[in-house]
Amino acid sequence: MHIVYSAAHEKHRPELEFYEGELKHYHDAPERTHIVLEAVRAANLGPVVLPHDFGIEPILAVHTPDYVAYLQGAYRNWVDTGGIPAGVYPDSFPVRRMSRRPTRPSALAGYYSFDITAIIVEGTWDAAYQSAQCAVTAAAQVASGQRAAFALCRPPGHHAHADLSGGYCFLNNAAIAADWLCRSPERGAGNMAVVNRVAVLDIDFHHGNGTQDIFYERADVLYLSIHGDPDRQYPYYLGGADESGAGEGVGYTVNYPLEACVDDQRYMQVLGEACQRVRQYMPAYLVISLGVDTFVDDPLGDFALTEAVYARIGACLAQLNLPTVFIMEGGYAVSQLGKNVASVLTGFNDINGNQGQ
Ligand code: SP5
Ligand code: ZN
Repeated sequence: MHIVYSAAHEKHRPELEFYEGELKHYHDAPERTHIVLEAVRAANLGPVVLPHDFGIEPILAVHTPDYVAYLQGAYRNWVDTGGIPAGVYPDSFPVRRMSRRPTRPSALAGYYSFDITAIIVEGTWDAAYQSAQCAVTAAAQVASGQRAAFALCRPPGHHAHADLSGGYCFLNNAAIAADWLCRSPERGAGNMAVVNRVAVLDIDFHHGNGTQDIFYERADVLYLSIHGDPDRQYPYYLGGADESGAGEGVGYTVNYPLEACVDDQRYMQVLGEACQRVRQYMPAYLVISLGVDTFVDDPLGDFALTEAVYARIGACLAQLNLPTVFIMEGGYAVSQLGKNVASVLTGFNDINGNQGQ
């Protein structure tokens, strides 16, 4: 499978985040992506290719024009109105019964964020734009008949709503890829039954609140997520089992909020249930939000998955037998990050007997 990667992510390098009451080094560091790149290269999964430029259209199909314009100009406007060069840091949020959109550029940071970790620096827009292009390029690979592709996205995307940043995310790469596949005229091999349905299966440790929200009222995208229960884990305010879609989308959101210390066996059981739901849906394409912050040693998660489970996860996904786009999301146990991501992809490839293609 092709690995789609752009070095533009290196331009997004916030230094500090406010974490559990202290200033810490930003968890979504560029080194994460370099580690994954090295590991997938070493695993000989396939060629590393640059993204094509599909332009702003696939992004605007998911995100609002005012939000996209804000992201493009946010850093310059922040600095021009006296903000510190280290980055755009929101200080206030329009929560319950507060809804004014201020004109002061620095105040827009809170208007377009739901937390304080999506820090915008000078290169953030370029990085986020290329990250989204990686996702669409990988989607185009499977739309033109490839079995699978891996978008090595950074910044990640699944926490970003149509008009909100958060959780290190700005543009929702998985949603952009899924929406693009819904509308793509080119179709994957063989599935004549339901050509424009897409399933997004989110296996990052955190609930993909942004992806859920973007597709909440749509029946053409099935969103499923296996994650730490939001009662105790970020993003806290979305991701319950009782959220199942609205309007035309009723029944097309499926959440599996899980207890702490989930082990390999428990995880595979729940993944099997989620895969059954994907099969019933009969999508033309599968998009995987691939986070490995489910690993036992991950500093942001509280699951207890071992390194052995990741190849099994990949094999389980391959058995769905769908054209599959993998989109990189989280994973912060840097010493195991590369190995775990590569294991998912090799586990997937081994089922298909197409190692190295
Ligand atoms: C893409 C992605 O994985 N984003 C994750 C953002 C999580 N940020 C909030 C972290 C909350 C801190 N609490 C962790 C408790 C572990 N001791
Ligand atoms: Zn995560």
